[in-house]
Amino acid sequence: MKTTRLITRRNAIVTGLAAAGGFALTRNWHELPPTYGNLLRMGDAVTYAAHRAVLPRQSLVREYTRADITSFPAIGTTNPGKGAQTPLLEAYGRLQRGAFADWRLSVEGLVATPRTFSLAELQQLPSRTQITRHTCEEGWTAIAEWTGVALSHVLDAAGMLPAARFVVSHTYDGWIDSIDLLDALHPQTILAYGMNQRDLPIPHGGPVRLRVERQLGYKSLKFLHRIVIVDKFDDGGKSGNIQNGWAWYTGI
Ligand SMILES: Nc1nc2c(c(=O)[nH]1)N[C@H]1C(S)=C(S)[C@@H](COP(=O)(O)O)O[C@H]1N2
Ligand SMILES: [Mo]
Repeated sequence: MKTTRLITRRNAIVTGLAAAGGFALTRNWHELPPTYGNLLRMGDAVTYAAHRAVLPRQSLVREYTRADITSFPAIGTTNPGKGAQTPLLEAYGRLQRGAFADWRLSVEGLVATPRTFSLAELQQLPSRTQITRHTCEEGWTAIAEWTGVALSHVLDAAGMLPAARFVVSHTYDGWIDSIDLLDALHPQTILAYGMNQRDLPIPHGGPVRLRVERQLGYKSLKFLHRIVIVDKFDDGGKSGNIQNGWAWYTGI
């Protein structure tokens, strides 16, 4: 009989903690969270080190069934093209009026071939559909079905170079945030262009948003514009999300 061993994150954490047996938190020092030097962010450091040490690298978050799908509020920026106040938002408005036919995702930085992807090009890459729970830092959760392409396929297609360490995403409404390669290459980290079997609605980040399922909702950037692969920690500086007082690493 064939047995399939399903490793849940909860089991992984328990088993991993037991196995880690105390202080062997990180296998390599370079895996310390990039914010570790900041006193105010010591909490991130502990969570990051513990997660990275005890979770199997590719452990999946729970996936649900269609019966579990809930209503889903749209939060933060919900209509970037309306009353556009920056050149990027104006550009978004023009793209929206053209039904995103001219929308392109730029993939730059430490790649062999810096290039752009149209929506059609992303849709030609292998797709993944997942029904997952979104957890917002404000305290609500919601379940939806997301369809898109694994970020890893896109990074592959651009030829990510060995020096790559972080993936920094930029959005039309001016958000910048980054994830490390463990999250970037995780099979459930996708560039989503579909939600609940329809095109990703604009309020939810259309035409394309990130889904970083192992972290809180604010890491799942909407209205993607540009992805930059870098070799050093980059949290977006003054424009980065962590300026809100949010943790850079927010694994759940
Ligand atoms: N570009 C961009 N991405 C964003 C936001 C935003 O305002 N702009 N809000 C974040 C927050 S706090 C959450 S909870 C989710 C909300 O996604 P939703 O509107 O699909 O619910 O998107 C995240 N990504
Ligand atoms: Mo959020």
